[in-house]
Amino acid sequence: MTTSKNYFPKDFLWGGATAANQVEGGSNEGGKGLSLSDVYIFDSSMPKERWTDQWHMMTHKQVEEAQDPNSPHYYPKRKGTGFYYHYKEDIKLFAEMGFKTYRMSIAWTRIFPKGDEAEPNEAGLAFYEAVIDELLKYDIEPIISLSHYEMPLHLATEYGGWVNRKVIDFYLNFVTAMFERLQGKVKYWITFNEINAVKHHPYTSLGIIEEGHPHIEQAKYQGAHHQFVASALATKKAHELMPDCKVGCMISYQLLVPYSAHPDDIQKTVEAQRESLFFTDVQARGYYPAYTERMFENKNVKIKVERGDIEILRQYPVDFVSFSYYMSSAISAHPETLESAVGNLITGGIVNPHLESSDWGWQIDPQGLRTALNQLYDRYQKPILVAENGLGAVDVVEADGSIHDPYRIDYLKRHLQQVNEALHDGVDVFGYTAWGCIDIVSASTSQMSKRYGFIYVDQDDEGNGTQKRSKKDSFDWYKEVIATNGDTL
Ligand code: BGP
Repeated sequence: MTTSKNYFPKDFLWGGATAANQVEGGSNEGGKGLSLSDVYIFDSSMPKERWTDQWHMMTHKQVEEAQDPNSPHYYPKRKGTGFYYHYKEDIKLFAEMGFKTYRMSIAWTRIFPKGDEAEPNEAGLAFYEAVIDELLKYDIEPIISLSHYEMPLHLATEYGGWVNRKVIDFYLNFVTAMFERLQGKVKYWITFNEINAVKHHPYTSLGIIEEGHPHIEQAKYQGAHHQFVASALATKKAHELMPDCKVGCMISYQLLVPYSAHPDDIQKTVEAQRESLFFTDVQARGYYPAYTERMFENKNVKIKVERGDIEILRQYPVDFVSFSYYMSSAISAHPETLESAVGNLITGGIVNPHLESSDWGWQIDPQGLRTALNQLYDRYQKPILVAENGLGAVDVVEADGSIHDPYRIDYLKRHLQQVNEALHDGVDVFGYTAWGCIDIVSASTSQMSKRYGFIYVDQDDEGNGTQKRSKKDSFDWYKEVIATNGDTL
């Protein structure tokens, strides 16, 4: 440890993370149905610094267009990077790095292609059981995200997505099928990936299809309420079937800091941070926080809560908290008075002049990860998993086939040093899964050029290439970090 004593516990879960819709491919294989992400359309003609901002709604016309083989937006663009076919080779590479854990998602549409079927699709169950068995062969602990923007498209087009309370039952059918098939093999489960993304991505999070939705804020928080109830009932079912399992919640967390010491900026920052913590408050504490009423008043939202919902939330909070961390952002109550550009939509923040940015405008703040870990642990006093952290960057394959990514090593090293500081602060952080441990299709841009992996995949933005796997320099760097349990950081 170059900065201080090593505080990583001997059983720290070092690993990597992916999502089915971004890594698997095989969109038409094994009876799989279409998911929301399969037909997500990305308009790359927009200015690059605004690419993340467009990850929002879709119209019915766009959804149809994405299913038309003659359309430029035809969905197989979402080819993933071939994990469906290469999973044994990929898991062997993860094992070579010494992974203790691997966070992956289950494509709901491999199990229930349309979402409302009575019985699960055996081919889908068999595929995931084979993947889990391969991980266990190398003593790699699976962490399963049950819903990672992969809801069946049919549930959106026929039922209106999560705004329809019926989807709770469809989700419970799905998670119960997974628990029953994988019990005894999977200990860690996450109910929803980035559940707070409903705020900015009502399409991929909730299956809300329609621009100019009559009252979009109302739909977002009604859908979120149904997801809260579904998450609590899934936690109940998981504990019934697998008494030793651990169920977690997960948010996309950007540390937000006041742009100035002005009291308005400080209050605005507290309110802005609550926009994300609200979701973990409900799932980790088991009740709607006191500020809900005023927050809903400000949004002109009044959700419908059925009899028994409140008791379900209170009885079945999650066992651990997890989050994705990429960036931080500064919050100003009066942005119109500032020269600096507004940051990306995810934080609605202002560019922090003290921080550098990635090629996609994400503000790089390793110390912010230590602060976020302390904030979350102070608030929930539950074990914490860093479920995503990584640097999206353009990687170059040299003439000799080598791939030098010192920028990625620097980013990860600096963030892991701060995880060590948080451990020294007494935070119970039990694992770290580097995002995109193998190159995947970027979620917000549907592009390959924004690469995260320790392993390079030969594939371009159009999905062309051999899908050959190659080790980047960061592969051996991370292998050494894991082998020394963090000593080489
Ligand atoms: C998170 C998602 C991941 C991943 C990550 C990086 O929000 O949980 O799926 O995509 O963002 O984002 P991007 O791929 O757009 O760079």
